[in-house]
Amino acid sequence: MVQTLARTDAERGADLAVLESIQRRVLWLATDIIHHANHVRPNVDGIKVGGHQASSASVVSILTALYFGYLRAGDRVAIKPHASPIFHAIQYLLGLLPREYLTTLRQFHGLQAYPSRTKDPDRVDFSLGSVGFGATAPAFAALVQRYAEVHFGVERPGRFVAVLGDAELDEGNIWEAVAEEHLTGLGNVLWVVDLNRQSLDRVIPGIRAGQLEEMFRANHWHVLEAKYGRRLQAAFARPGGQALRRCIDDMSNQQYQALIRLPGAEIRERLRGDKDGPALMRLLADYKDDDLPALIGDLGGHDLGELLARFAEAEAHTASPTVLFAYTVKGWGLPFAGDPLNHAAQLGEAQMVALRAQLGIGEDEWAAFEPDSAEGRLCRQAAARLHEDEAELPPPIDPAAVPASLGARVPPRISTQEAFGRVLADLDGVPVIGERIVTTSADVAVSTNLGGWVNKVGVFHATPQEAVPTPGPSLLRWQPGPTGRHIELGISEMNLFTLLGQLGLSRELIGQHLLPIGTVYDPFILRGMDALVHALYSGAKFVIVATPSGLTLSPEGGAHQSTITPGVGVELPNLVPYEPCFAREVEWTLLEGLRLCCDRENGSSTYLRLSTRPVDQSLMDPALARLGEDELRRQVLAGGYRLVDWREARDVDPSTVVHIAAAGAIVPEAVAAAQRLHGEGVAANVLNLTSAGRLFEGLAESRRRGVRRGVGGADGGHLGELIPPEERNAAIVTVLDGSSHVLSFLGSAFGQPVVPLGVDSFGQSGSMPDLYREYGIDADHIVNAALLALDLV
Ligand SMILES: Cc1ncc(C[n+]2csc(CCOP(=O)(O)OP(=O)(O)O)c2C)c(N)n1
Ligand SMILES: [Mg+2]
Repeated sequence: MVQTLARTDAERGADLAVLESIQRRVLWLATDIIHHANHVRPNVDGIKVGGHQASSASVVSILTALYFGYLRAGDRVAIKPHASPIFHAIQYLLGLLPREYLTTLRQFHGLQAYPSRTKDPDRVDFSLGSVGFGATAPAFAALVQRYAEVHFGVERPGRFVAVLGDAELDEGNIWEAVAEEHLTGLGNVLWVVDLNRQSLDRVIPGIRAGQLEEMFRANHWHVLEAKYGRRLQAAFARPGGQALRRCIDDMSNQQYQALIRLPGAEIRERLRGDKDGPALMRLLADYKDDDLPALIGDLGGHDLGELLARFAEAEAHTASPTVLFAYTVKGWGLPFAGDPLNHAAQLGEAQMVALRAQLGIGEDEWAAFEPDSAEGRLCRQAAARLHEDEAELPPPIDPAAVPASLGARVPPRISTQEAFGRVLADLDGVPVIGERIVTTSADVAVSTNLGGWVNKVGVFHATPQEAVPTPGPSLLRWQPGPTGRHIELGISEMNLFTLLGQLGLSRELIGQHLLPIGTVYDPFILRGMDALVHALYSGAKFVIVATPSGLTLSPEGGAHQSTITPGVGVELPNLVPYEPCFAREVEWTLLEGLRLCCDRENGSSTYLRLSTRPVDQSLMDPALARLGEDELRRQVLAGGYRLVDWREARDVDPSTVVHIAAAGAIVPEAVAAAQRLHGEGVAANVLNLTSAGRLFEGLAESRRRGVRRGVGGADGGHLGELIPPEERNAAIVTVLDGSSHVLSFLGSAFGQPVVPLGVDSFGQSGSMPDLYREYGIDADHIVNAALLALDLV
């Protein structure tokens, strides 16, 4: 039976004293963890190690109250990134982190600088570092839990708590999330703002706190404050107390933070000069000088009882998320408390000795509590509450449950975007896989061809929504409710990728494995880029379908024509990019993407870059006949295949081989160019590059193997299969509806000259032929590039 904190007043008083004692140890351990890394551990390279003692101290009370007095199994928590030492100190006291890690902050294979799900030794719920995501990730995880609850049931539904720095609220992603309607009904979300009114370089004006609260209220959030501790509250209740309250409230942050750093006698002198000086002096006459700094500095964010009371209030409010503004002091309890320049400050050796004495730390600087001490018992209770009843992680969906192909009928002409819509609709019926698929988009479901899927599975909303009658027949069934399986967000690509990131960790965070597919216009991937990076860094696994892309969506104009996204796909870790041209390739790569979502060990996320250009599907037939379906599919997934082989052309000169390597919607131009070159006797091949990322990865990996072993590395991975030794003297023309830089590495594999064609300036409106001609990626340019290439060898 798991115990919670005591309930009677007497018991509560005793518990609070124990909590205070635990908090002192947490503060010591966190400060010492940073001290050891910077001043005790030998520094091998002369580079500053770092760590944030002041920022950590700022949240010591909030995290102590949370972990030892509030959290239970199933809850998920995000910690202000630069306060990770507090988190690890707490995990240690809870018995969840071995002692030897306390001396390894920021060391190779030690405690990471900022919380990491994948690299820290203790259980971190949310990887963090880029400020702002600590707030939004748990809020979207709560939405994922809501979805999983209604569709599959959740064994131990949890609460989602974020402890964030006040300056994190400057980040726009926070406000995009706060304004998202899907989050406003989630009563199990609690954000605790560490309101120390300091950021890295700045002291924040006091007025901001009120503004921020209004912004939350305007978005239907429940707003709470822990402004003053109970010592100050008691003083406010005495004669002259209201004058003290007014005096503190009216003070600027700078004045207040300077005041609480003064000795008691000076504080009294300063307050004597206030306009209510006589009343204040009468009130303060009852307090000794030594007690004044603690009294005036008694903020709610450092009062454990006050914090627990506010958490309980948040818990009782179930209609919407709660934000608690907890007033704190940056560097609380340390010599540089409230100092405007304390962000990177660290205690010196003498200050550490003094702190150690002040916090009552004995012989062993890393000691935890004795098991039979009151603190030891409370630690055990808290650990049991947090972990004893934690549900087991379910096994992932077996990757083998994802079929290799669906064998769907393909119309003679179809774009990859349309093919995606059809494959997705077919996937719903696939056993095991179908029901786990959940889609999401930021207001572009229909224009990215999710219409057929949405008609089948419906739109998700946590509560049934009133039907809005539409005049005339509607082609789309858009009636949001709990059974729907498409989550349509407002237009925020940042929210889209934050949600995908949490959907892509649903098994680990919520205990239900989901297969998330998001759609986005390709150019606007960049709009959600930091959230995409955060999702991949966290180890989330999902599929992002980006369509339309490139110049190919012609009349839409330059702001909608993506250029650098193929490079993003190639360079981002944990992401496999595919740019298919034909419907069969869409089917195979999408299925592969789902398989990679199931493979929790070696899988990854997948990025499909699609287009609205209808493509003649018969162009693929010769390759299908030459390779057979299984081999063709293998090569498509490996990164590319030979679509046109010069040996199948008539009357060409074998001494004039040239490779045209093209990707995606532009491939038909390459085929047309090759046919014209064949007519002129040139032995042109067309390599259809379905994944520049896979090809580059294969090449780099083969070379790295060679570097490690000192021999080998010449095979070049799948690229070596695409360009066999007898054709490695031929030049290469690369063609992409995107930055030409992306494919230009091809020549580096075997030392072949490259003529790179692509889009290296911003686009504009026009017809597709106009734009292909203007930007030099049409068949004419490819033919000329091939003729030039022949001259280069
Ligand atoms: C996106 C991003 N920008 C900048 C930083 C660098 N940075 C780390 S902490 C910090 C200040 C944060 O202030 P606050 O959240 O109030 O925390 P406190 O300093 O009070 O602990 C900044 C700018 C970062 N980590 N992430
Ligand atoms: Mg701050």
